[in-house]
Amino acid sequence: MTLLRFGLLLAIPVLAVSPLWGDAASDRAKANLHRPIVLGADDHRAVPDAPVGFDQPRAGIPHGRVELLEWDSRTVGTRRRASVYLPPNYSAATSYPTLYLLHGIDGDETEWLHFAHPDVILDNLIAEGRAQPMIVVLPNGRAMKNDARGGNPFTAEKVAAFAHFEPDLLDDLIPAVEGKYPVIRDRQHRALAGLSMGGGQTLNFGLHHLDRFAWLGAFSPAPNTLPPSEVIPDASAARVELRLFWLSCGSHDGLINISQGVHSRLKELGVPHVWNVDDHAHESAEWANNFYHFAQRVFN
Ligand code: FER
Repeated sequence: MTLLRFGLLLAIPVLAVSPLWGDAASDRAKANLHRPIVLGADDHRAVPDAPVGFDQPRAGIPHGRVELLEWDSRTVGTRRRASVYLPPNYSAATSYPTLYLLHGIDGDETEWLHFAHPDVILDNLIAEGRAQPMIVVLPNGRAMKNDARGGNPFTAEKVAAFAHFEPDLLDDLIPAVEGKYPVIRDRQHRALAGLSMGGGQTLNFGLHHLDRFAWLGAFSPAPNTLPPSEVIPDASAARVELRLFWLSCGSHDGLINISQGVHSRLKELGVPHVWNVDDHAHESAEWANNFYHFAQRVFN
């Protein structure tokens, strides 16, 4: 069962753009989500979909666990929440790389876990020797005092809170994680990825802070993505510093114009990246499949 974030038929609507939100921001979001899709010559798959069972829990392999982390956000002035995946056989005597994995417009620290099961996908890949044991931090990325999901997610205040997460992540959350868990504290062992609004955050924050992250994954990035002319501030640094730059979108996603714009700009500037256009929509199958491939390349 795939969960369409902006579901129409055939799937459980995770979030519909409600006619009750008769404001300009919701109207704009609806228009963006239903933009006509025009595919370009480069817009095809880089990888096949994941094999059957990739996101199903397996018996007889070691499993990781998920716990709650609270951090003091000086940026917001509140205590905020993240889920943290600790890999199978987690031990404080080992040092791990860390992936920060960011949610979409109506998500929170639980969204990835029920949308795409990154914990299960990683348990399975680690058991097969195909992914590195890693810590995954899944924060609430809406940096505002009332950061709870629900209601109209498109308000200007909530959208601005996704941008305001940049200093919260860099100055508050990462130090909290690195003070608590046995992680390797350098850019080579720190990755940033996200879906939709989280994909936009990944591009906006990651490309402006190559000193902090060597691995980026933007899945179906949303219109919060900086315009192509601004999203890559230093192409020569991006060319040499990034160990992995994964950019993906489904060919049935009305937001694909955003990632197409980023792909074209990257191509123009000669910044290496994976461009995966598969045949999904703005939905959980897209994010689970792309996470499956990203997880095998990150830190490897
Ligand atoms: C928009 C359409 C969609 C938008 C954001 C989204 C900020 C986000 C979608 C998601 O996170 O799934 O116009 O504007």
